[in-house]
Amino acid sequence: QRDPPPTEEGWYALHDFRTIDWDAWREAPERRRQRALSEGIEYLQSHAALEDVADPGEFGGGHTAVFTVVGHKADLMIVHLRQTVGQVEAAERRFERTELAAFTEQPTSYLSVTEASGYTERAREYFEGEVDDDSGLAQYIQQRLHPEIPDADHVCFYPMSKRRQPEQNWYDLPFDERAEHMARHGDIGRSYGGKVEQMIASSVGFDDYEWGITLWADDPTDIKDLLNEMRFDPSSSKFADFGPFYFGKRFPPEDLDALLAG
Ligand code: 76R
Repeated sequence: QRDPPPTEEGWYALHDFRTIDWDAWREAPERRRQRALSEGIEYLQSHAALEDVADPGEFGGGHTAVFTVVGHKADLMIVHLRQTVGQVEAAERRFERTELAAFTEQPTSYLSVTEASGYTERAREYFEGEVDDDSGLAQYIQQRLHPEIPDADHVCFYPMSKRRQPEQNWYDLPFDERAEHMARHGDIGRSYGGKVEQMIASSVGFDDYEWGITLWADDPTDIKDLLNEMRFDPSSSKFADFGPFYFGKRFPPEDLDALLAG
């Protein structure tokens, strides 16, 4: 009755947040700044090109994408998706060895693993190996586990958990009730198809909340509208607790020059 849903996992995700020490940057000699810029751009480009992944595997080994973050919480968000925790950690450590890192702090970070859960019977059949790998369902699940990072202009990231209170305890609900909630939740999500893309990654055991949610959209108000609609749906209104939100823009590494100029 209270069984956990079966799940399947894909890539490990590190959301690596960086703030720039603008005072140190302005005071640094031109030569050091040039080195920081070239090493920073080279790092971001080579990781985006996955030059650090020796064996890309069946799904291409992962992605790295860079975003700016608006407001005081951070300046950059570097998202590494990789096949192993070790690869994600290596990518994070390699950044520390660039001259650019000397001008940054890491105000926060978030570790998770992409997850598909078996709340629908079809998904459970797929997990059991009873669905053809060429089927639409198989491709949908694999795309959720090994997502492309879309080219959309805007990104939104936040961690969340499901509530565990006496009257509102997600983990005490019978499986069928949770499955019903998730079906309605999915209906809302799918009504934003073509406008908002999402990556759902579990952080149970890895970080402070239970999931990390990353959303992409060209139009920021599509993200707002989707989240607002979900807030009125019981799966969120009754059962969701949210951490801090980070909002930003897609950032081509070669623009680092322009970002740090001035
Ligand atoms: O029928 C289905 O295919 C449902 C698929 C589905 C699942 C299982 C789905 C669809 N989600 C699932 C699971 Mn989701 N999701 C969130 C958030 O801010 C909030 O209120 C919640 C944050 C958003 C914005 C979002 C978007 N989802 C989950 C889970 C795990 C639950 C578990 O396993 O117990 C969480 C925490 C979660 C949270 N979801 C979708 C979306 C969107 C846009 C969709 C449609 C996706 C698509 O069709 O590709």
